[in-house]
Amino acid sequence: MKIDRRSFLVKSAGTVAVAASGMMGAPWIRRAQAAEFSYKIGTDLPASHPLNVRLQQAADAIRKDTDGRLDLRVFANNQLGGDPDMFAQLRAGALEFFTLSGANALSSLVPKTAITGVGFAFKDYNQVFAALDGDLGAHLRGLITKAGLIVQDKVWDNGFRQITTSSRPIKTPGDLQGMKIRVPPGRLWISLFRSLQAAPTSISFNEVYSALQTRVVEGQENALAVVETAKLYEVQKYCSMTSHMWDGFWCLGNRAAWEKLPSNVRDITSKHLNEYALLQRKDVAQLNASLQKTLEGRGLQFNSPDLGGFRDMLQKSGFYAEQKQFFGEEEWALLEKVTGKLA
Ligand code: X2X
Repeated sequence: MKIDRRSFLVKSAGTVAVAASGMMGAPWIRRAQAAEFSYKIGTDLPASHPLNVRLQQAADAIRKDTDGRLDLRVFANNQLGGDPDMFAQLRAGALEFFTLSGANALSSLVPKTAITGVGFAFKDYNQVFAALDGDLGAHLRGLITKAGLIVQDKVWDNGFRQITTSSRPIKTPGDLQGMKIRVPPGRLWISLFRSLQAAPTSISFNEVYSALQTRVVEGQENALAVVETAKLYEVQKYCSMTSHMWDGFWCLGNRAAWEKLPSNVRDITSKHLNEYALLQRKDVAQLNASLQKTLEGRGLQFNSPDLGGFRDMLQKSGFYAEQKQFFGEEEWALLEKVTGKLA
């Protein structure tokens, strides 16, 4: 039997009349009635990625601790649109929260947030979070706030990015020459891959799988947890462990929506979003460290190139000098305080 929305509603109405008391016990009804604030959070990653798993747990904890006043619904997997679309919705107030990389569409509004993606800047996670939980992070959050958005303190991890291709493994910088590689929307990515003499194209994540499948591009770069959860291994053959940049997501909020929340609801929300971000960082680090075997089992061929040549190429092409000038003395000094001298 086919039940359309209309006949379902009519049927439900009949049920209400017959069993009103039974309906009171239906949890979905109670939740819909009780939530004073029903907010959405959008993400670009698949539902199984730790970003979404932990956001869902944070949302559950927030609902519980606010006695159901804030119902935060997670929309994973670009259900609400590509990153530039979701970012526009966030700014307009159509979307209340959004996790977005500082090097991605956020940098179209706050160009300096892309500094955390500078090529080969952070050597390891210790450096990443020393910077992001330290002075550089505080400075960037200040800029995001000045631009009219809300940002939670703790950044969520995407990971160190690796290059996958369908055409050839990247063993030396020469292998990137002229390669059509997809990069996320954002100036820094184009600049990085042009400096490495590749041919980068900005494509939103929701179009990456099909761009790889139809060979509009030969390759892309992402952390292994993304290669796995978005099944990019189905349309890629090689994975080269370049760890050429670190990437993470700021948990952004629309200011008007945020200010509508009572201050205790805001406090509970921030507390859980930040707490679960720390748990998510552990999940992602573990996954990225262990996924090579899994992905090899799925047919992806791995190699670990010597990275010295890539760094040299960036130095020689003037990449670091150019970025230093772009981001500014103050920001560059905050970065180098953690990473050591880059340019
Ligand atoms: O678009 C990507 O590649 C992703 C998912 O890693 C980002 O959000 C930057």
